Amino acid sequence: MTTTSRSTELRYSPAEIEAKWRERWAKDRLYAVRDDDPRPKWYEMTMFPYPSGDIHMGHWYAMAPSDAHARFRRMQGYNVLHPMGFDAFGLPAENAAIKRGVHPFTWTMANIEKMRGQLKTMGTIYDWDREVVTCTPEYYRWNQWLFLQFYKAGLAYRAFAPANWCPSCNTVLANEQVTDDGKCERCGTVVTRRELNQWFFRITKYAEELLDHSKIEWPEKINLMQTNWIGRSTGVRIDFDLEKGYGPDSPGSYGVQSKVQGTGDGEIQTKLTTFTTRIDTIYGVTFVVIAPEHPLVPKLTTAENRAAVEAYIEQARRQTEVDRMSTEKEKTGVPTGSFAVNKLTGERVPILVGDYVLLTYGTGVVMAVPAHDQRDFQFAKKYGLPVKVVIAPPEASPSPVANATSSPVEGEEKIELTEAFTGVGTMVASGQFNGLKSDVAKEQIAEYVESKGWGKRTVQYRMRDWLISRQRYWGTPIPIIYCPDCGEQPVPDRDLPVVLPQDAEFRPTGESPLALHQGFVNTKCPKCGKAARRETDTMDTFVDSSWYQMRYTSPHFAGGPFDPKAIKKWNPVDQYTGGAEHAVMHLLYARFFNKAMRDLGLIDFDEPFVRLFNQGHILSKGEKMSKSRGNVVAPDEFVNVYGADVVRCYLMFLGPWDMGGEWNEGGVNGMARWMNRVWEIASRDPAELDAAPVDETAVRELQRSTHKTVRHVTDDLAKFKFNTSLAALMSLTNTMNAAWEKGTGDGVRRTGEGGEGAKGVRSAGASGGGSVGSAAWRDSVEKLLVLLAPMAPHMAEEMWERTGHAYSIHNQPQPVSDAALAADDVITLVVQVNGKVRDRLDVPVGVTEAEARKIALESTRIQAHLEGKQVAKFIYVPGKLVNIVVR
Ligand code: ANZ
Ligand code: ZN
Repeated sequence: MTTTSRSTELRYSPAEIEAKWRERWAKDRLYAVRDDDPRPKWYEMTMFPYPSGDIHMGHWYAMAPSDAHARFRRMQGYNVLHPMGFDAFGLPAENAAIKRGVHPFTWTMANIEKMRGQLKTMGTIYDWDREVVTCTPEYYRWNQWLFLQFYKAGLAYRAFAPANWCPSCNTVLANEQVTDDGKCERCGTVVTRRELNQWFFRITKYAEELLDHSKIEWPEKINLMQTNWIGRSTGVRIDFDLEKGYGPDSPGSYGVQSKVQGTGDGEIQTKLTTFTTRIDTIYGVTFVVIAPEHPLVPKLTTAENRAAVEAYIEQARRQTEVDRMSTEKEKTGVPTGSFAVNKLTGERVPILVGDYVLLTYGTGVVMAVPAHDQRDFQFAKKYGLPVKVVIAPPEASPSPVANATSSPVEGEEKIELTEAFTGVGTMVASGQFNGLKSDVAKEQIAEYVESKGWGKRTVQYRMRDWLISRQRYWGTPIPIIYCPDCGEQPVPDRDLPVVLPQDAEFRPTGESPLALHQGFVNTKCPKCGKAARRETDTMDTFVDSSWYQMRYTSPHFAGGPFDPKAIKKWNPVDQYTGGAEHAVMHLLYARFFNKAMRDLGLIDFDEPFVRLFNQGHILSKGEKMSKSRGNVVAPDEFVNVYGADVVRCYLMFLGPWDMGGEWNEGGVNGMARWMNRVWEIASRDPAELDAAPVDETAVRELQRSTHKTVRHVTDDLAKFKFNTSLAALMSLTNTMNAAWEKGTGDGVRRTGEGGEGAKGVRSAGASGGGSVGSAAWRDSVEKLLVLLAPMAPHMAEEMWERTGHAYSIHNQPQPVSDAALAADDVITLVVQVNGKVRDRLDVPVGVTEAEARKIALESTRIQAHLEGKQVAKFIYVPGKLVNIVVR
């Protein structure tokens, strides 16, 4: 940890003034949010933190700028709701409990207590009366209630399914919680697969609507990530006939009469359905690959292949989907001994088991076309399977057809590929479709297949239903009861919440600790009253954060998840801010919840968050600050020395908010120096300026700078451009300082001037004559403080009081820029000769064409380019540019 040296003495004591004002604001309930406030509402929300026990720099970076933005909206005249809470369920609490023997509730609540205190030092406008803590029964009872609404509407269901299993956390993980390299997102352990009975939310029902981002203003990057995650493909489901394999016959191994037995009730399976996005390649199918877990695999496997297939299935079971789909990984498989018949060609091709085919996508069976699919190509090469080209690359494109070695398949062109050709080309060796362009053939073959009843066009999504079961203690109990007679029964509303028992064991066994708690497990059937068992899985914590934006509006409402009147007033959220890492989990789940709740009639809007802004990362030594990297800088340390305002402003200044930036101690110092300068400027006695006569030019210049700054800051804050807002304010303080020096004859350089805080900021300087007088000065000071208030709320409040203004600066309206005062007297005219810039001239605003012409032609630089030439044309773009065309 760094030790902070106090290299810049602040002229004020942040500890004193910041604490003083926070107490005053709290006492006066300055930031209390009222539903009956007549001003237009603005609901601005920042993603709530997990109560890890410490507010670190990342939290500050997320929260201080969003608070400044919310404050800015407040000053613009909105009734702003900018709430805060804690995402309090989840594994770390449980792991801490196991490790240290503290109850997760105790651990979590102590952490919240500490973090709330830290957050308060930030000086935010959070109305703490609206705080939401998700691990309290008052909150999670509504998770349960919503679950039951979903359940009754068929949006929550239980199914036996393979799941990602973390052997270290002893729980199931959603696909989204498995990293790209197949590890547990939380603990880094390699994730394995397990088959379990689990609860799902039917998010796939909303796949199509979730692809529609037209009703929200979100970063394109996030929309794209969601679109890719949902993964819509249009294709064809097409049947292949099944045929008995050759080799030693083994009765009973896979059915009768050359047919393969189906999964259920000895039904005869005669077909195998595949899903393809490339029906245009159907004539090039040379084998079929089936997922190892596919229920038909045992039926398709002949006796002689059984041992190899079973061993193969076993090894596939140990791998994650991510591994299996990896393009780097070698494609492997084993033959089943059965064959499939291509209905279009009558060709008989082998069926293999291969783990690059996933059970959970499409039909779990792939028609393999090695000539036109790279995975199939690799597979075919490895196992010596035929490659049959059915799409010829267009003449112009470099042909992947390499050496003309002979191919083992009869009747095909004797060419061999070095890689699959996946583009559009001309149909060959494709019967009646020969000669067509493949994209045209795609449609025609699809139609043909449908007309024959061999298949159907379908839309397929990559996204799976949301697996919400967790076999852990610290989460919302799923409110279901299993009765031996009545089966699955929802807990009646009157029995909600199903409360987490305080005295559960936390030994990680792979089953929920709740399963070991007899008092919790044993219950009565709500229908028949007989002894029954409770569901012991708890909900994924992403359930909690899927609707908290609704709870904030009426956090104490006992009659439902929210007060319908409050929801009408506040939702949807106008502006949400948070990390981009939540693109496909939280942000997608919250959209799903919103749509599901809308369809249940609970709300009447389509999207939870109208606008989204993603802040970047705060870096330290070029890397993202994180505990594991050991480069964490603790904010408290700096807050103690410099105060919250300096830390807030520094974080907002170090780079564009969406880009993030490097934490730099020297930079904090520079910001402290600038804060000193503001303090000093605001502390001066304006009467000193009245000793000399007022100079109108100087006044005009100060006004211009002030009103330009108002415009800048107002425009930039609206767009979260805090760094440029602060730069504009720094520029204003430079101008003010210069004006002061001229007006008071005070040429002495003041301490703190030219500090790093103002580095890189062009000093406008006051070139006018004498004094600006006290009135113009006062106006500038006032505007400076009000503009700074959202970013440095304590200091601005203190100086507001000291300059004789009435409490509170935070109830002041955002200043409005007077266009006339902000206007330049002089503008820069670009002068070109034959389109090349040859001079830049300062001309009066509103210069006429004739004047511009005269001024341009008088320039000696321009004259040099006109010598011996004839002016053919004179082009004038008012207020901007002159172009002289010469011959
Ligand atoms: C034949 C074919 C020929 C294919 C060709 C592609 C190119 P997307 O675009 O992601 O939807 N596929 C289908 N189900 C699969 C599964 N369960 N596991 C792995 N792969 C599967 O991918 C669709 C394509 O992926 C399908 O189209 C199928 O291969 C394969 F020249 O069918 B294709
Ligand atoms: Zn019963």
